[in-house]
Amino acid sequence: MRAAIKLHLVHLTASLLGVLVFSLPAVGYPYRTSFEAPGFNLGAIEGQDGWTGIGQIQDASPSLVNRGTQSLEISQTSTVSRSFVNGPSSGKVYIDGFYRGPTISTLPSASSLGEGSSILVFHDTQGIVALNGDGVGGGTWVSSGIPVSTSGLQRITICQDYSSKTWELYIDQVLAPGGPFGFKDNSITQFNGIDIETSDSGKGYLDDFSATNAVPEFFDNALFDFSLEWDHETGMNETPLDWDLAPVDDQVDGRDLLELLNRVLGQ
Ligand SMILES: [Ca+2]
Repeated sequence: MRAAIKLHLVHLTASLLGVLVFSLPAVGYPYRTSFEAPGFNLGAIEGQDGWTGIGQIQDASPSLVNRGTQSLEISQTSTVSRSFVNGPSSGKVYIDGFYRGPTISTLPSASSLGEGSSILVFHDTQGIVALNGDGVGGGTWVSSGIPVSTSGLQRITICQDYSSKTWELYIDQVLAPGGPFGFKDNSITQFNGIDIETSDSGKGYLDDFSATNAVPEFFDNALFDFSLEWDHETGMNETPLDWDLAPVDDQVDGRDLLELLNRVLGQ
């Protein structure tokens, strides 16, 4: 079993990864939690609801809670993990959570990292950076251009497609450019876990985490078929719409719908 997602990965050897993953109990997919009582108690995260690693459930920093009174704190220079069984081996998986963590100053070599599918890191000058994997253990880093928050949590949404072995990254509900990205290792055939690793520059915080095949609610504005309107507009040789988000599979951002409606209404 191999971890499929890694957030804020600094250094993770294959052997360390194996120890972590194989020590985990089997827990099911889909999964959703806000790290609240009664499922979670203040104190060490190890063993709580299938999570393992070095961190704790905290309520001392309310600004680092998205909902409720508690969130997961990952200790400095530590890893917290959770594995899943019954993760799909085809189609899409949405991994969603509110996160803030310490940054790194040097991008690691992809080939030096353990096996994974979607990997992103938090860099002090390049912001949130995704790995566009080559499927055979390597890849190139692609900056989202979005800085790492120094105050509140940022919503990180990873949309994985296990059919095409690709993934996309949304930060605070906005699609990061440069995707879809490739998996680092195409040998990972199904979603089976997440690793969150912090650097030596501070602690990480996670709240309202989910791994499901349900489309996050903020996708709702973008998941209607726009093809007829798109064809009509472009077919009339009019000025192209100023897309806020490039159309993907004929699906567009709600802001673009508003622009089209204004166009139709002559405003
Ligand atoms: Ca919470």
